[in-house]
Amino acid sequence: MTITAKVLASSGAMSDHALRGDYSAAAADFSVAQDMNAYTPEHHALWRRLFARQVTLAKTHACQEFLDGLNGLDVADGIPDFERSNRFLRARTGWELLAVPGLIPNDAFFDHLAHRRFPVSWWIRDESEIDYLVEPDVFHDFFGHVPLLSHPVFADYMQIYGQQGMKALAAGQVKRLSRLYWYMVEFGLIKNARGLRAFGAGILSSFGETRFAVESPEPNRIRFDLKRVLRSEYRIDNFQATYFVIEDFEELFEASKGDLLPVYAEIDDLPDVAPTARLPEDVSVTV
Ligand code: HBI
Ligand code: FE
Repeated sequence: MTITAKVLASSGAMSDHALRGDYSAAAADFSVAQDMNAYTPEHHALWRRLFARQVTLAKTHACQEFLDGLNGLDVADGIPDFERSNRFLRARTGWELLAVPGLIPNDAFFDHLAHRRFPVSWWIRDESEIDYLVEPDVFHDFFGHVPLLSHPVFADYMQIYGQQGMKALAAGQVKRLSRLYWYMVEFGLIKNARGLRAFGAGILSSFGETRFAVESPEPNRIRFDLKRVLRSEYRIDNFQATYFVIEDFEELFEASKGDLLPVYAEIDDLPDVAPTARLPEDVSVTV
């Protein structure tokens, strides 16, 4: 298999087009140097536009932990230099960012997370892709994912996810575990004294989905339950039909830290749940 085919197959991407990143210069762990000189003034201007639009929404729709991290990173002015961000992250939680050409194979992805390294696509989308893109770019990866890596409990959760990923690979359970990443890391909601807020990167890096996820009466919002999430199929082509809601990051960490093999075994006899489906045992969360 070519490298792009390997990445596409292992990441479960359904399209057969080539990945857009250049993987030829990548190291064995898929990292590349972030060449700050490769960014044009237009690239930085596009970042500022995306950032300004999204930060305004985040103030009213993102959880406080995300906003604190985003503030500390101080990246409103242009595509961030990962080395500078790493000084901030290392001091907070010991995480660091690694530039990558785009999606990378599951084994490399899990290994990085398990060692507190977050892979970030270094390139930015085209002007024509402001509202939708197929592969994660630096705006999605950085704006969406990096702020919460500065939160101690979420930081521990992401490392645990990487460790669970390596075990899931060995056990043939990546498909199930990926649903936990999807519904929490990408599309998670949190409800606490401040109200219902988003913390998922797929939500917070999307102008349309931020309002939809937090405000629309349309989607299901269901109390987080690990087994329910591991059984739930998801959509990659539209806003989510269902969001899962946690109370705090401790809840997520506690639910995810143990041996998941017995959990996979337990749900093996149960059917998968369609993206739009509701189960009698689901606990609804109100806006
Ligand atoms: N690679 N760069 C990158 N970013 C991701 O979010 C990512 C990946 N490879 C695999 C992957 N995600 C998922 O399929 C896993 O969470 C299962
Ligand atoms: Fe993402």
